[in-house]
Amino acid sequence: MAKLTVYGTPLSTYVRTVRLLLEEAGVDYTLKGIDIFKGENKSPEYLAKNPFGKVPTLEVDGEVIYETPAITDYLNTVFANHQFSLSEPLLQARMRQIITIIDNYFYAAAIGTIVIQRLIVPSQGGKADEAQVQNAVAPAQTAIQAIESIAVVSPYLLGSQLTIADFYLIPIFIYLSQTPEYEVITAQTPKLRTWWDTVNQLESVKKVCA
Ligand SMILES: N[C@@H](CCC(=O)N[C@@H](CS)C(=O)NCC(=O)O)C(=O)O
Repeated sequence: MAKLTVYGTPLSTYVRTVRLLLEEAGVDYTLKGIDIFKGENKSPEYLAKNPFGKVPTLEVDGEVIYETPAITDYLNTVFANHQFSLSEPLLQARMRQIITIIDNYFYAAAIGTIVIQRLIVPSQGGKADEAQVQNAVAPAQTAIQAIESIAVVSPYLLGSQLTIADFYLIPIFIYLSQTPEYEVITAQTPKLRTWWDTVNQLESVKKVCA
């Protein structure tokens, strides 16, 4: 049996993406805490595994893999028998599109700005930068409306089975739904609001994102 170790901060959305896949696949793994808020991701030991100092990093029997798309593809192939991707080419393209929209457009606006300003900055005694938050609403709307237009939602993003795309979007919704901007950002995405009502009841989500 392979020995899997996920290095990362449990609060990180990308770490949660990987852990959701592992939980849904029923694969045993060890989570080794790397606290990005304490700079542990910049230690020489961690940088030796991941030169970019990002979390997560996966170690499989001593082999190191970083970058979430590479990790999730690998785990899906080797430990989940491809159950979190799709054989139909158009749906598989949609899955890749959703992941790439999240990585390139949604994450920065939703997490990098709105969630940081609304949840993290106040938790550390600071005050949200309202201008930054307001500037992030339109790009977040554009991204989420793009996902809405290609998502199937029956009941998961691309049909009846969870895919890697769900594992990417769930951790972002966990945080975004706790901000006042959630309502306006999702006002034009009724399918995704229905999706969210379903997926936030999953046991894996309760466990990983508690
Ligand atoms: N491209 C990376 C992004 C991972 C990422 O941005 N992780 C964030 C936490 S959610 C991080 O490590 N932040 C710490 C930092 O940038 O110093 C991936 O796909 O794994």
